[in-house]
Formats: sequence, C-alpha cells, structure tokens
Amino acid sequence: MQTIDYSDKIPNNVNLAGDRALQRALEHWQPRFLQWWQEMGPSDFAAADVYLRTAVGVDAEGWASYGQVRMPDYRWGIFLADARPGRGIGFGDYFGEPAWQQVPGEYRSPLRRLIVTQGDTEPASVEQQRLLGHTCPSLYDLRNLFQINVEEGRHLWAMVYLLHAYFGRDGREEAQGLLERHSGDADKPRILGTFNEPVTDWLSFFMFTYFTDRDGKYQLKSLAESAFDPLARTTQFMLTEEAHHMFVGETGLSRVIKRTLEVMSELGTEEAGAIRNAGAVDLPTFQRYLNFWFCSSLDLFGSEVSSNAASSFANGLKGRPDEAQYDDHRCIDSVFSLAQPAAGGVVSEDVPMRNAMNEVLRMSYVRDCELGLKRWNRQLARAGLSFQLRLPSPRFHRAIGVWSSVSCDVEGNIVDAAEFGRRRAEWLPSASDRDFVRSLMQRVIAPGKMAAWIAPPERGINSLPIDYEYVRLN
Ligand code: BYC
Repeated sequence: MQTIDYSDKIPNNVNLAGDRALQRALEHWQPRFLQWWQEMGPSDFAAADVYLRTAVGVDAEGWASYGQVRMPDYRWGIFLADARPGRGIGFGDYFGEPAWQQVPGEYRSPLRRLIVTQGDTEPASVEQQRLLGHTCPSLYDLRNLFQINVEEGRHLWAMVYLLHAYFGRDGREEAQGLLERHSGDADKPRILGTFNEPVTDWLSFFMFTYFTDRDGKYQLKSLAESAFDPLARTTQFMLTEEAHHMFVGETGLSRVIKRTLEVMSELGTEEAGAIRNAGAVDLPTFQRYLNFWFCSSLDLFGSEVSSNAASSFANGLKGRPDEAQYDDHRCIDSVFSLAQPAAGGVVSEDVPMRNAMNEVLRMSYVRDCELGLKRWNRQLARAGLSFQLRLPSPRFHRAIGVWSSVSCDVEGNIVDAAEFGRRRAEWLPSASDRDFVRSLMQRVIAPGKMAAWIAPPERGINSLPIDYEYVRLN
C-alpha cells in the first residue's frame, strides 16, 4: 500500500500519478470543488486558522496529524483502506467468489446510483451547516464544526474518485452534478429528504451529528461489505472519520443536558419556563428536537419493502453492517415479519428477507441510537430527575415507507390527522420552540468560554487544554 504523498496536487494513496488521464480529470474537478467550497461552505471563515486533523495514513495507529490550517488550504485527498489480498464476496448470489476490482457492466447503473446517493449527502451536510459558525457556543465547538465540514468535503472526494475512476463519462457528469444540487434548493435539491432540512442552530447540529451521521455509519458499514472492492475500501476509511462526527453529536447533547441540570439545581426547579428564562434548553424542547431528527433520519433507510434493496443485496452491491455476524449470507428462503398499517389496525406480514434489508439496517440503527439515550438518562437519574428521554416509535412522523400513509403518536398508535394536528406541538418543535432555541445562539469566541446553554467539554482536542485557541479568527 502506498503511503500518502502530500507533495502531490491531490494527496492520495491510490497511485494517481500512475494514471495520467484520471489525474487530469480529477485536477480539472478540483478547482470546481474549491469554488463550491467558497460559495457553499462555511461562510466567512476562509481566513481563520483552524486546528484541524488531516489524514496522513490509513492504518489504525496515528493516521492523522494536527495543525493550524486555513480551511480553503485543507488538503482534501483520496484515501482507501489497505486492500485485503484474496478478499471474497461476503453475501448475496456471488457469496464466496473473489471481490471485484472493476464494475461489472450489468451493475454499472445501480452501483453508480448508490455512490451518487452517498456522495450527495456529503456536500449537502456542509451546505446545511454553512451559517453555524456565526453562532458558535465556543471555539472548541467551532473547530469541531469545521473539522466535520472539511471531512465531509473529503468524503465527497472519496465518492468522486470512484465516479471518475470507474464510471467513465457518466461518472464525470455525476461528479459535476454533486456540486450543482444544493441543500434546500427548490429546483435542484439534494437527493435524500433529511439533507434538505435546515441546520441553523447548534441544538439541531448536535442532533444531526448524533442521528443523521449515525445513518452515515450504517450506510457506510453496509457499503464497506460491497463486492466492489474499491467502494468497500473507500468506505472503510470514511468510517474512521465518521466516528468523530458522532462523538461531537453525543458529547454535544450530553453537555446541553449537563448545563440544563446545573440550571435546574441552581434554580431549584424543573419548570420548563424557568429553565428557558435562565437561558438553558428545557428537557421537553430537547425531546421534541430529538423526535424530529430521529424520525427524519429513519426515513434515510428507505422503504421497509424495497426491490432496490433486494437487488443490491442479491448482486453483492450493498450488504448488512458487519455481515460476518450473520449465519446466513444468502438469505434466499428466509423471511422478515413486518408490521404495517391496515384497515382498522396493524397487521404483520412475512416478506422475503432480501426485500426487507432496509428495515434490517434501520433496526440495527435504532438499537445503536438507544445507547446514547441510556447514557443521557443515567445523567438525568443521577441528578434525581424522574424525566427520561426516549426514542419515539419508528412509526411516528415518517415521510418514507409504510408508516408514511398514516399518522401515529410517539407511542406508535395510529391517530387521526386531526388529533395529530392538535398534539403536534407536544411532539415536534414548534415555531416558538425554534425561535427560543435560536434566541440562545449567541456567538462565544473567548478561548475556554462557553455559551450559557452548554457545559464545557470534559477535555480538549488531542490532549490540548479546553481554553486553547482552536480557531484563530484573523
Ligand atoms: N428521501 O426502494 P426505496 C451520510 C428514494 S448519510 C428521499 O425505498 P432504496 C451522511 C430512493 O433513493 C448516508 N428519497 O429504497 C450523514 C429511491 O429513489 P430512486 C447516505 C428517498 O432504493 C451525515 C426511491 O426513494 N448514504 O453519509 O433501497 C452527514 C425508492 O427507494 C429516501 C446512503 O444512503 C429519502 N429519505 O434506497 C454527511 C447510501 N429514501 O433510486 C453524510 C446510498 C429513499 O428510485 N443509498 N428514497 O430514484 C442507499 O443505499 C439507498 O439508496 C437508500 C435506500 C438507503 C437511500
């Protein structure tokens, strides 16, 4: 495996210099990416020196170096995890055959679609978070936001490399399209729903990095099983970067709760209005934000019954996260018992397992989401509170799949549209919740200081103190 050479115009470990045509095509795309970054990336911070990590290797030990970098000078590159010689296909109809180093002609179109959908989410998230820097709760958080943004930019590079290297002219056109759709754009929106939702406050940002980046984890893990080896290796390395994004979400939300608990103890009350007046996030509002982002992220897994998912599994394009943990890697005869709404209630129906793969992924994702809630609930219980946070039923507030046709309450009971309308503000952020959360978003940039609605982190980055100047605003 090649080490990463930073003297190259595009740092990479794929021997780009050995393929002149590909190198030229990517060097042609590079200024377009930079222009997109200037126009759609973090607004106004091009001159700031940011304490960023950059990949310098792809192995588990010491893969990143840290230093002050201006974001437009960040070295976005192409890094694949090391090849595993003799790797076999781990699932589907080709189970046990050698993994593919090229795209089989018959799977070109669905594979390209998967790569484009994955690639589309990366710049989308940068666009969604474009304005957040202006209301950062601390320099520590500002740096984390920018670290995530540059790495999402790199994840875009990861998919663009595959499109250019393996999909010829179509791939180059798709790579261009990834810079032309924009989050929330009425004419050219991003492909998946959640990536068109605005992320204009930091509570939403932490919910997004907890819930939506976790969808990223599950999708990347299932692509890391792909028979198409370059896709598997690219996504394996992306997962190492993704872990930090979820860390930012989980610790960010835990710090919001910690601060709320401090305010409750200072005031001697749990009353939501009093907590709000003191400038912290009351727990019912926290729960409503959680409901919104969790359910929106559930939609990202697609429909419960999907012929696309069945073909992707059968053809070896997309497996299940940690495929090795399953006994049956072909799933030809197995079935999945799926609950769905029917006239007068809910019925269970057996569907072929392959068609239910989106639901299989979604269920593993839900179990992973629960871990953070358990930790936050321990935080609440330790403080002597009876209030507990909970994940709403996956039937609640869905826009994709079988539950999108009915209204359900957060327990998963079917309710009529009128009742949903009446109780909506109990369950989902209202305009006044959003106004309140926005009112908290005041910029704090003195090193080590935190906004009043969030507790400091437990430790700084890379063993530096919390009051280190993580972003120098020049
Ligand atoms: N919104 O048969 P269906 C990340 C489309 S996040 C709008 O139900 P299928 C990240 C679907 O595309 C991970 N459209 O499901 C996180 C299809 O359209 P076409 C992103 C939706 O095909 C934070 C049609 O509905 N990666 O990395 O199995 C920050 C019927 O689809 C939605 C991936 O998703 C939706 N929510 O699709 C930064 C992996 N859901 O093709 C980054 C790649 C479905 O008929 N994508 N549709 O026009 C896939 O694996 C699959 O395409 C899906 C499920 C998971 C999206």
